[in-house]
Amino acid sequence: MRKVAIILGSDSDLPTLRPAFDTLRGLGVEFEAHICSAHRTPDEAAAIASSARDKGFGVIIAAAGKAAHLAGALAARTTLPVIGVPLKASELDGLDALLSTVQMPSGIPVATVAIGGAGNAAILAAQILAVDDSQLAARLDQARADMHAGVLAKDSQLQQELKGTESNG
Ligand code: RP5
Repeated sequence: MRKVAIILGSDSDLPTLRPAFDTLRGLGVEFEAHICSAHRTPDEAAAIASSARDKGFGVIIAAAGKAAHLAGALAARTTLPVIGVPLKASELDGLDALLSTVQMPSGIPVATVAIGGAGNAAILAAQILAVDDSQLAARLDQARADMHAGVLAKDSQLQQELKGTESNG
């Protein structure tokens, strides 16, 4: 199976990205994570993107805050799918990063998830890899089934609680 590359613009982004690590581990998807900035280490960022396909990666997740050019800069150097995760890192609460990540010029797409949406980025990356991996697709199906069961269980807990409130009232 191809791997996922997770590129963070700064070590200050790590806490927000940890859910992506957990999600990929839970789905049995191999990944590498690196700190690399489009602005502070532009040559290294370009090299990561240019060599990603040959190194066995199938998807890149790029997370950055403020003037978040990382996902776009990586996407400019590869035709692998790039998922952008805009991060809340300034007084603008992530809206700056969202617009910087999502508003790509035509021809160079970045699939942008919600501000801070690291978990969804990981799921989307796994879904891309699962296009030709039936075992991973089955694990994604199981995760959906678990989520479904979880919501039903919470609803039934709520109904119990409300019944209890009624009978006490
Ligand atoms: C972005 O600027 C990084 O992705 C981070 O979200 C933000 C602030 O970086 P630091 O100044 O904390 O390194 O490039």
